[in-house]
Amino acid sequence: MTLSLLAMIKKIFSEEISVERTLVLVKPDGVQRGLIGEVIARFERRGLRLVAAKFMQVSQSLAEAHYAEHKGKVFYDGLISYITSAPVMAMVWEANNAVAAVRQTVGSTKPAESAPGTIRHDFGLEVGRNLIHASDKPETGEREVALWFKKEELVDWARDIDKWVFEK
Ligand code: D4T
Repeated sequence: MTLSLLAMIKKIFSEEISVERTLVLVKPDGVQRGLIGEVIARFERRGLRLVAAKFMQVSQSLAEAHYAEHKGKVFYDGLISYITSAPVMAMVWEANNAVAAVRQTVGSTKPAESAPGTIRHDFGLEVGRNLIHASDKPETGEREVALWFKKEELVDWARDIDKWVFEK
């Protein structure tokens, strides 16, 4: 088999299945309302693998770096004061196509428009109290994981049940 054919096959497979990491935050309202366990349970139950977790108070500079793309928008100041108002639970979850899967479980940005069964629908009503953050694209996932976690905080591991969750 020539090298280029091998590269082509690898590319086809990598487009179908890609192991991704996504940043999930249980925001201050989710923490205050005692929903950390509920959120973790939903991702565990779905089959995602936990890679890192830390309970923390978000600094002003981390909040500004995380929400840099929203600077200047009308809701920006509220967003920064919301995320820095009380502790959050920051986590990294991993799976094939994890970003889309997690966003689906989380639901739409506005809880009132989220599908029944999603976290934001089941526990929320307002966009300014939407309980949870999840990376919106694979590239965002990589950037956000690097912003919130040091390399050594990310745990590379496998589960005995992985073969029952992941086909490949
Ligand atoms: P986050 O980033 O918090 O997971 O939310 P989303 O990825 O689902 O949505 P987003 O980036 O578009 O918005 C970031 C953050 O801003 C708040 N927001 C958003 C708001 O208060 N009013 C608004 O009109 C919008 C669009 C909620 C989430």
